[in-house]
Amino acid sequence: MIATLKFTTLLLAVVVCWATQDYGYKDVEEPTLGDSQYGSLWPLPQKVQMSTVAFKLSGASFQIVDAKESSSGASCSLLQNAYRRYDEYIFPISRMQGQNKKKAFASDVSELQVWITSADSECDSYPSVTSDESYELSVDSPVAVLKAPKVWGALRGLETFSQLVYDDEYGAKSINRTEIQDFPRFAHRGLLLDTSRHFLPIKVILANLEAMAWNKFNVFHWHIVDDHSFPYMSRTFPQLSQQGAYHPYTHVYTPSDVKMIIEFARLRGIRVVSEFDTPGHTQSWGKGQKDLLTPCYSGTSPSGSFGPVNPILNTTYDFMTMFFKEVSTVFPDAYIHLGGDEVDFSCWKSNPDIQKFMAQQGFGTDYSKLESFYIQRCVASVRHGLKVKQMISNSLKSNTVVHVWMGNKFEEELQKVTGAGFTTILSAPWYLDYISYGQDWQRYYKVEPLSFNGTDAQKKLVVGGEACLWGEFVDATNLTPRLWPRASAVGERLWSDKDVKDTNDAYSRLIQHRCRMVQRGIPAEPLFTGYCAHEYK
Ligand code: CP6
Repeated sequence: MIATLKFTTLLLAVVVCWATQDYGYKDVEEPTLGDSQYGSLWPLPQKVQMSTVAFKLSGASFQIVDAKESSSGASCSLLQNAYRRYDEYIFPISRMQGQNKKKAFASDVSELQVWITSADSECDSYPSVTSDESYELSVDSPVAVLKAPKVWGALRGLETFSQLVYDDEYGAKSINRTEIQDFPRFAHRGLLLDTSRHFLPIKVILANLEAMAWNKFNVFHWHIVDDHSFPYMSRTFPQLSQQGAYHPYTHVYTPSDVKMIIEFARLRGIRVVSEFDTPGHTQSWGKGQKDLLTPCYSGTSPSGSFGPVNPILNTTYDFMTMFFKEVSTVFPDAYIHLGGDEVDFSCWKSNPDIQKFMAQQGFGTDYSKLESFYIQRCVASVRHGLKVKQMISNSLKSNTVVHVWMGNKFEEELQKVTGAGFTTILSAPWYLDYISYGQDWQRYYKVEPLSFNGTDAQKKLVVGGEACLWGEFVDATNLTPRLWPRASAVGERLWSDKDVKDTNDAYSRLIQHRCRMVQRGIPAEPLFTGYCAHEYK
């Protein structure tokens, strides 16, 4: 009896402790689980009319084919590859076992016809910020039709079609009569992965590009190098990765690795925007490039440690010009991200040569002026070297895109940046490396990127956003489940209409979308208690 009492008291004490501890999740309510009228669609298309009339997909004879009228045909390997991929998603087992062809019944959908309507399908192009990703999908018997001006819309529509297919109570593939018109709300829907803090194997990057396509993301922001390692193998400066990578052969991305990643992404309508962050976050660069970094001083003598890129040497700008010239040929995207974040001024302050330079330039003791000087000279020489290339950075310079990375009050930041006339990309509310107890996807989901004070013209300057997964605590073992389905919340916010914000409806669709990702081979973590229908012993 005493023992029991003690036990009870102890338990109570623990409960009290829980009740007083602030875990910071109380702002997130438990959504109620019901069935969404939109099934498992994620992100929700702009316009969906779904009837309760259900058809069967006619078993092994169901095919995805080019429509006769399509401007794209058998020679478009981007689409032919996509047909094969989506065929396997829709029929994960039966096709592999080589079922007999069976005749279609009258109530069946026997084909999905893909019709590219514009004369130039863009099959062999790279996607860009202006790519047309719109499509129209009509599911009816005996055929479903997917119409899109360009291949990019067809890719998005194929994903949507695959999300409409479900198993009936006997396990037969079924789809309801449906009409969809769809297009993205924002043109730039990105995901930042960091391959410097931990090297990410190519197959992990490819698997996540695949998952990005399922969530209609279209930009892989590749934060490829940083302080901790330099895994990018440069043809012009091979010593950068020889000295700066975690391992010079096993932990590097060779030119052919990079090519493969870019092509894999292209086939899924995803741009690869590379980031080479300077002048801060460059410790690893210093190992292979002598005199690039600023020597820090302790008193009157060099301390032996190094700070940001040395902004007062001409050799710095010669190096940067050559380096970015190479990067612009390796990465076909029109944009290169220049980073420019978190520059620590203490080393610059300690260095007598830098102090002298500051005085000569009339910068006084304002080291942010030196930072701007660096970025502007860098941008100028990079632009000179690249001509057509454009930049993304977080420093204010006309004709560049500004990436709002940090700041507790992203609304004020957006108001300022768009007020100054800059095109902008939002990330501040979407740092997925922050983890906490509970359903934090809802916090990402509830962000409204255009909630800031500004004119319509200012709001048009927000071209999209990015979810960031910084790599300090992330490697191949935990990256994928940490990312999915949390990034899916950002995916829907950036694709769907601004009025799509019912978290109960979202919850119902998202748990099914997450199960689908698991079924397709991506270990996406659960949102809460429950199970997936495809699970078995
Ligand atoms: N690396 C780089 C990082 C971060 C930034 N830049 C970062 C800072 C603070 C947090 C998360 C990420 N790891 N290059 C800032 C944009 Cl909390």
